[in-house]
Amino acid sequence: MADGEPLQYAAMAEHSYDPQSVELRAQAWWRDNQSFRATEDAGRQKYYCLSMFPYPSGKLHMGHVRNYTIGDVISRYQRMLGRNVLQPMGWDAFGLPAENAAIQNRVPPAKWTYENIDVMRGQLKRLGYAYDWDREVTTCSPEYYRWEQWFFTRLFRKGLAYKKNAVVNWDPVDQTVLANEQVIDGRGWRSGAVVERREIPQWFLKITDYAQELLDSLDQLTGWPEAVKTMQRNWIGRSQGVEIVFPVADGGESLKVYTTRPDTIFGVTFMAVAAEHPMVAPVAERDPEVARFVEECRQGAITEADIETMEKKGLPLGLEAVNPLNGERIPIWVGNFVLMSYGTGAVMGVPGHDQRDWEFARRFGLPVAPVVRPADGSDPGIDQAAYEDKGVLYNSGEFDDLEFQEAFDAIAERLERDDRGERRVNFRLRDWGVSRQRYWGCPIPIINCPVCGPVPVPDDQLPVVFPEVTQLEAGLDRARLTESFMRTTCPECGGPAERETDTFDTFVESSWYFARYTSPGCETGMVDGRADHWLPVDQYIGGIEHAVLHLLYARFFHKLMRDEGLIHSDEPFTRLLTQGMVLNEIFYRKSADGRIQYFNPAEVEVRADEKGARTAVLASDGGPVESAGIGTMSKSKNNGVDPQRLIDRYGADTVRLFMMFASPPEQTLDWNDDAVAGSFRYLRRLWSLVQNHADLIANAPESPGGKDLDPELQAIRTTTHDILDRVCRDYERHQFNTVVAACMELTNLLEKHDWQAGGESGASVLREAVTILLKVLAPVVPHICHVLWERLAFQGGLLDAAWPEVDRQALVRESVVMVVQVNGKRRAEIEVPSGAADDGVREAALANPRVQHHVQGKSVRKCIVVPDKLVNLVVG
Ligand code: ANZ
Ligand code: ZN
Repeated sequence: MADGEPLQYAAMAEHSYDPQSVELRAQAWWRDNQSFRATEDAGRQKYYCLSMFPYPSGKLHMGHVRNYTIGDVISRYQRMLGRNVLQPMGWDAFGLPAENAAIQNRVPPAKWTYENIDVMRGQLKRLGYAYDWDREVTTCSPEYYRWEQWFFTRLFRKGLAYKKNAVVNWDPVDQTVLANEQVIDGRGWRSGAVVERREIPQWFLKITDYAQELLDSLDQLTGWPEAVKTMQRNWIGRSQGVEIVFPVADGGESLKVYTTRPDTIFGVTFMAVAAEHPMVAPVAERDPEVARFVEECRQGAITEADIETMEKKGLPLGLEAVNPLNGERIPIWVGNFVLMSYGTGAVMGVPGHDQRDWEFARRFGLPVAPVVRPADGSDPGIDQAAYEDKGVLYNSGEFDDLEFQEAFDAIAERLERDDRGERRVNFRLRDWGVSRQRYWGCPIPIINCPVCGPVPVPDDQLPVVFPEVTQLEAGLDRARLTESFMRTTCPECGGPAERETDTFDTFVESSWYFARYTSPGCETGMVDGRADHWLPVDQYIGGIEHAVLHLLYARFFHKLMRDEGLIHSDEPFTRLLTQGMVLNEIFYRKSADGRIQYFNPAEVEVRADEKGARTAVLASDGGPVESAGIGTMSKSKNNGVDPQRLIDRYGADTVRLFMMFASPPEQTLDWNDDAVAGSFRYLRRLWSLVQNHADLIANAPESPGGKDLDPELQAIRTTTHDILDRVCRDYERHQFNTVVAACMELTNLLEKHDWQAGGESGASVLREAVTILLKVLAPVVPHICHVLWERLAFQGGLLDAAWPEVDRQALVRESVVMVVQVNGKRRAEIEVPSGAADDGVREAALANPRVQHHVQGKSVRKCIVVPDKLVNLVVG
């Protein structure tokens, strides 16, 4: 930030704008009046406005400030419209960084977390957000996660939570499970040891039971960005296909595959199964090469994205399948690109029409047989790549000449009739693995009994709380929890048993916090009857990075809670706003050994010469630094701006104003120090404008409406309502940047007029305009508006002042008659609003039938407008 403009409050006149004292004063008033306490009031329409809660990492960053300012502006606006607004805040407080801090600094995770929360709560309060702090939710507190555990035991009894083996990252040196973030280039972050994949039993939630509903109800979410819904649809990944049974030659057990392209069945030239497919193990036992391959796959990539790009490998198993439609024998391979977790863990290889299969076939010399061609009968051209389009069948016996859908249906029917296949719907979505082998998370409330198996902890023994630790080594494993915690008795048989030590994925906590806010202090369950009063959330605001997982899990939990009878709506978030990233320039130096060091823009001076060429130097040593352009503010690029520094320097209102003015909420925001200073200067002008005329305004008649005003005052009034009209529309569209621009325009206009000389009607026009200005700016810069409102001695708090109404009468400007000339000859007269813009005048002139008659067939070369008098069209 450029330090060009020192703020010397003390030296300023008494009247000058001092944001620190203004903001303290407004905040004290809100606090004393408990202004943001929400109550369930059946008489008023509720409005639940929610911003995604932060992880308490230490202090707020600009992304938070942007998110929370947007939410606060919407909340305050809705409140002025008369709605009963709930806007809560809380902490997504479990997670890995607290464990890392514990390891590095030897502070207990709880202490570190709660200290961070205190700092960040203070920052949020300093920003003046209208939160009901009585509803604060902290997910790491047993009062919160108790109910998560309670809910999990119910899901378990319903069969919606279950245990199965799944792969984890195992650090063989630290002897601990690693989170994905702790694996760097395949090695443990602390030990540097090569990470192994291990299979251990873990807990899953059956989100797949809700896949169809999660997909279908996206259509109801008309208040969501299309892009987010598309991402969710793709993630759920519904596909329609056929499960086909291929008999195995010489009497082995048959092989089932899932395909979305049964129309290509005559083009199958190999089969491929996953390394974990049950067909492989017996072969591996007698064939060491296959055994080695299976072992190699076990260590390889696991994600679907990896599968797309990785090198396709495989080995023939020496078995053959039989094509159920033409009896051909087909070799069965094991392939590293087949996922055991999708479909049946086996695929039919059609190299002619699937690129992946094509590459595999090329590599291993398998035949490529085309069976689908373009509708015009031309050659599909499979020499360079597979032909993946849907087309018309050939080389397919009795199914020749059928188009895709006809062929799909005919082949599916035939297979079904022969008992060789079945139509099936498949989802890409997998069940949600919620187990984490971490300490700083919600303990999974299960007791593992050697006799009864996993048994849920009874309600009256909840919450299950881990013993406090002051020091964590590399992570949590059983040995680090005390014996006395681990050892327990089985609630069912009373025999000796052990507690589960896994904790929940922190996405579990964030999947229902929005519901808990509605029922603070509830001691009977996750929520009580108050939940139905507030839910669903009317407006949710957060980052696009949560488009898939968090939002999908929260939707899932909402439906789970509905089916448990806790709430009675289908979807949690009616409208969703995804705010854009905050960007800033990135500066760096590359040292001789190729290492890159980043410098914060605050430490860099940028100079431009006369030609506009920029040079950037590090302020401390004067040496040049390179710019890597603009990028998301991040720790790794050291290009963040600390909101606290700005608040200390300019106050919260300036930060809020800049945030809203710099760009519309959904777009990226380029950081700009000059614009921040400009926002401050605007508030100072607003302050002076109102202060300088405060007594005049306070004593003026309330409304100038309906009175005969002189033309200049009338014009100001018209513009005021014109601007208000735009502002109202822009608030509804969440275009806060143009709201601010319009307010600046109005301020400029009001500054130009000499009000002290204007008499009573002038004072009344000013009073109306300033009232409107303070009201519409209040959601954005609530502190300064509150204090100025008070200064004007207006009745009631500004918070609950009614939103101003546009006076339609004031919008109508007087009309004038203008002469229209065509090529200098007078041809018609038109009536237009006085002061109408040139474009409007031109349009009105061209719409006149007599003018049209003279313009016909020619083009308008020029249009000269003498305002309010004459318009001359030059045609030819
Ligand atoms: C033959 C075929 C021919 C295929 C063709 C595609 C194109 P979606 O749409 O995502 O459901 N597949 C099935 N199970 C698989 C597994 N376990 N691992 C890897 N791939 C698998 O994709 C379905 C398609 O993905 C299936 O259709 C199958 O390849 C492949 F010209 O079968 B197809
Ligand atoms: Zn038991």
